[in-house]
Amino acid sequence: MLVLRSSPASPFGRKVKIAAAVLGLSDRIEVVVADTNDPGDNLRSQNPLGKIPALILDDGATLYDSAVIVEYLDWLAGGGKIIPPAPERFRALTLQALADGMMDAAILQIYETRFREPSQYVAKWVDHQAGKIDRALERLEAGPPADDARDVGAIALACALGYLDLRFAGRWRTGHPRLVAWLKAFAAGAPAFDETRFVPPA
Ligand SMILES: N[C@@H](CCC(=O)N[C@@H](CS)C(=O)NCC(=O)O)C(=O)O
Repeated sequence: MLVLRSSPASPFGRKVKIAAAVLGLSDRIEVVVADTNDPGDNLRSQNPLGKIPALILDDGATLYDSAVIVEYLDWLAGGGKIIPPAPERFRALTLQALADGMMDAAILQIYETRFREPSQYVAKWVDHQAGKIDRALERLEAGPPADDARDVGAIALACALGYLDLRFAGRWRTGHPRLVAWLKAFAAGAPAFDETRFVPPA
C-alpha cells in the first residue's frame, strides 16, 4: 500500500488524490493526515522540507513534490495517461507549472497572515503574489483547456481554482466566465474533484 501524507485542505494533496482517481489507483493509496506545523510529525523525516504531499512507497522511499508524485502515478498506471507523450507533454507540464505557481502564490498570501503578526504584514508582498494569480487567470481565461482535459495540467488547474474558492471566497469567478464554465465541466467529468473538496468546519 502506498501512503500519501497530506491534509484535507491541501490543494497540492488534492492534485495527487484526483490524479490517483483519474488513473484508477485510489485503492492503492492510504491517506495519512500530516500536520506541517507539528515538529513531532514524522513528515519531517519523510520529507526534510516538511511539505505535503509526500508519497511513501512500499520500500520506504519517499517521493515529493506533487509533480513528481503524479508522474510516478502515471508511470504506475502504464504511462502516458495524465502526462501525455511529447510534444503534448510539454503543454500539459507547462499548464501544471502555471497552476502550481498559482497555488504557491495563494498559499504564500495565506501564510502571510498565518505566520506573521498583523504589524509585520507586508501588503506589497501580498500584492506581488496576487499579481501572479491575476495574470495567470487572465491568460487562462483567454484560452482555457479543453472541457474534457484530464491531464496533469487540467487537474492542477482545477485544484488551483478550487483553492481560490476555498481561501479567497471565489472572487476569481468574477470576470472569468470561460474558466468558470471550464471548471464546471472538469468537475462533471472527474467526480474526484467534488469528492476531495475540503469544507471547513462551521
Ligand atoms: N511544490 C510543492 C508545494 C507543496 C506545498 O506548498 N504544500 C504546502 C501545503 S498545501 C505545505 O506543505 N506547506 C507547509 C510548509 O511550507 O512548511 C508541491 O508541488 O508539492
